[in-house]
Amino acid sequence: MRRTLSRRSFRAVGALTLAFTLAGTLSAVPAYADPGPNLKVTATVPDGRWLRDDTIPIDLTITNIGDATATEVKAQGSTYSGPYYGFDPNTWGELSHDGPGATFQAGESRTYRLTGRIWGAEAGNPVVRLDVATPADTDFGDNSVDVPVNVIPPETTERVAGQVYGDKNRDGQLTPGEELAGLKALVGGPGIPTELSVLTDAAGRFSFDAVPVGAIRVLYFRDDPDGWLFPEGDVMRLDGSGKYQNQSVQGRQPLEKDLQAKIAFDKARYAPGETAKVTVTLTNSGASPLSGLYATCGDPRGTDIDLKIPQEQWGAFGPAQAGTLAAGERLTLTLTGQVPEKAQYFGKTVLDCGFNGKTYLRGPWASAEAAVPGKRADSRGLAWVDKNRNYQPDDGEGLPNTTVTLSTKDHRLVSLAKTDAKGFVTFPNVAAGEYEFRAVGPWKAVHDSTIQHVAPPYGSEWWVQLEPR
Ligand SMILES: [Ca+2]
Ligand SMILES: [Ca+2]
Ligand SMILES: [Ca+2]
Repeated sequence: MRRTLSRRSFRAVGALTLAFTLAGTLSAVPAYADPGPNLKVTATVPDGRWLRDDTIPIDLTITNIGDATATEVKAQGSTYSGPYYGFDPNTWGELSHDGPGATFQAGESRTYRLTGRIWGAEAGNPVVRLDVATPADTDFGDNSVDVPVNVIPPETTERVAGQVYGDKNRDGQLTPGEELAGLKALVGGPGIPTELSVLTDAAGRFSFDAVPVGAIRVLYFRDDPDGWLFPEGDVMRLDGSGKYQNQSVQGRQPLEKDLQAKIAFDKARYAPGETAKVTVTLTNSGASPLSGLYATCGDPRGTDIDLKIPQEQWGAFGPAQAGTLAAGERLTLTLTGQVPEKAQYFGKTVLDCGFNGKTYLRGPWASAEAAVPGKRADSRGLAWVDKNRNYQPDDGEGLPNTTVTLSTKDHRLVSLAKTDAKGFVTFPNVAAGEYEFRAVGPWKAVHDSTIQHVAPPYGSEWWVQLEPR
């Protein structure tokens, strides 16, 4: 044991000196004869057309070719030459120098996928040196490996081309006559300081002959007079392989252009818990049939006072997403739902629905509301003027001792009161609902003068910001 240790430390210390003086002796002693752990390391970059801005993996394989268990196995890596390659934090896992290290039984082999990126701007490819250590390795000569990290040269360019059409008849494909000519096509992305731009020809074709490679390249269109919607945010990964030379880009008209939606309650007011009936009218004013249509209803304000329509009442327009409307067709759906008890605290119930299609973009919204009278409560709030322009009410910004009014939306006066010294006001015993707030004098609301008066426990004080008229 002693002898083995001292021989090992010789090798670790001054290989050149030893090679000169002890060459004969060393060559006579084969490394595999040493008892003890012996880690051997190999590494490769997995096959791939790697780009300089990619996260590039390195597969590190560690094998214990010795005859004893290797403990406290740790690894590290650094850029040996070329642009700086930095390993991702936490990529080392159990091989980290901050931990206790890994254990390899004699004969055991494992591969670790390390990741990192090229951060340096220098030209060329990095060579990364990986070192693996265990305290009593019998041969350090195989514990280190150099891995070239080869990337597509950043000056590489490739052709990006295709054809654009506006899918007028909504059949999902290019129908003769749908080609979009004279459209501005652009390609941009990190490392392209000025977007490249071309115009489509009479056949709707566009071609960029030399787009620099990069992991994030985006194709988009501008200056379209007819309001076509094109796919947005589709990322092209250009790695020089020329995958994007034959693109078919579909423009779609927003569904809201062809589909009109209306919702109406059958009464102006309901009692809490009552079953309300609504009529939903859908009209296809376009020249092509619509299919795959569906409705999604909800309360965008999250107040939970919306009429709950059981899904099955929507039929094909429900979760099946199979509603159809022929060109010019008008369809009326009669639906019923229970008015939530909570609606009386807000003084109203609502139904807000969006209409969409599986293959369409931007469908219409429709909404309606009905009164649910019942609750009355004091309505208290603050009238304020943002004197220091920090978008929030501060001390001394209340509008004091001013007569203020509450009116219905059709301008009937409901209550009249005076603000206190700090700008607060209470309108007593007001029915829950929506009102207009006004301050008497040279004042007008900055944003909206509408007040949602909600009864306790759901209500809270409101603020109305005013400015000189
Ligand atoms: Ca070794
Ligand atoms: Ca078509
Ligand atoms: Ca302020």
